[in-house]
Amino acid sequence: MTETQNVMDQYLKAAGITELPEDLTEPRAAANVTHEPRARRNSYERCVTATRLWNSANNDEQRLHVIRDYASSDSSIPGLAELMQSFLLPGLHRLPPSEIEYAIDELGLTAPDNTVLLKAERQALDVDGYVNLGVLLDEDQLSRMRVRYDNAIEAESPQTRYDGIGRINDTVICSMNHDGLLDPLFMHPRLLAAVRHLMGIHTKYIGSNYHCPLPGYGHQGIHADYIWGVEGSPEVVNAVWMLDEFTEDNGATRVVPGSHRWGRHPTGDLVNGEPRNAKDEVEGQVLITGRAGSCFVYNAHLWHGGTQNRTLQLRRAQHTFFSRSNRPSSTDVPAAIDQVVFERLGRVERAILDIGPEHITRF
Ligand SMILES: O=C(O)CCC(=O)C(=O)O
Repeated sequence: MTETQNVMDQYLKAAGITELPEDLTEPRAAANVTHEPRARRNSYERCVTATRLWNSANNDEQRLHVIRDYASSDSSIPGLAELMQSFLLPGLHRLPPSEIEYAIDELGLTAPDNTVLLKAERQALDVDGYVNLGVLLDEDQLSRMRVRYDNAIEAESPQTRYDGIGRINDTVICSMNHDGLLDPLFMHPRLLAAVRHLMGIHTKYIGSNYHCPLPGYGHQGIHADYIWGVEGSPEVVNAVWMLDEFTEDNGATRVVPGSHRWGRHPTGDLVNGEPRNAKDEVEGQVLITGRAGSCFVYNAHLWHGGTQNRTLQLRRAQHTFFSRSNRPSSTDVPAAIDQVVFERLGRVERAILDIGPEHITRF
């Protein structure tokens, strides 16, 4: 058995499939698509209601009032008000704000017009909702990262599998980043400059995952990385690191330029009077292609999704997710962080992760 076959076999096991499909073009296992009409209508109504409630207020205090009023109405959707309130709880940041202010200053990002991002890049983020920051990883980093992910894929893949996707959660804070190889994926100053541009200084890391569609897989429903539509400046920002080149054929991410400005979530959108079928194409969508080592950053309310990998190679990518400091995390960082990783991190890195020794009782 060749080394390449061996690696592919490990990905097959990790992605919960036994063999690669013969027809690579047929989209299968679009993980985040609801097919049942009643369920799709319910998700639509829930999403539209949440979007309306969130955007009907200008600040969190007003939002809490609006949501409490909604919760006391007879027609409220079960669980929705509680979910929305959980985004508005006090004390969701762990460190005092002065820590992230210190880190942003150390990184040279305090001034909104800092020179780490070009003016044109800031404009692309504002207008299109995304920017490709270009190649930020060199060949040596890339090849070492690919080996690191390939070696970890079987042992580290989560219990809940997405068919046909090699996945590892919490990559940058787990033991596979014991030596800092993956640190640039959450600490690169150009990435953090984009995060700072979109959300200001008071931001934090909220999750990271490796995402590798296998040949014949990868088509996702169009989605946004938030539960409802948000008007105005974003609550969340995401980055996709291309560990392999993204091409027209290998499952490059599709995005709908400008959709972050619609204040609408794809789940809460109608097409010909019916809730949108997320797996369909969206008018105006484009593919983000780019060289290996590139990082594309997007306002995570932008409509986007993975596409079908129609080649016989892996499409390896790493996502790194950020939010405002006062919002909940996707990952429980204190519970997930590896001791060796935590101990080697300095003040700036810990501020980005919003974590200090007082938050960890495990070691
Ligand atoms: O990796 C990609 O192309 C996009 C994946 C994505 O949007 C997701 O997993 O939510």
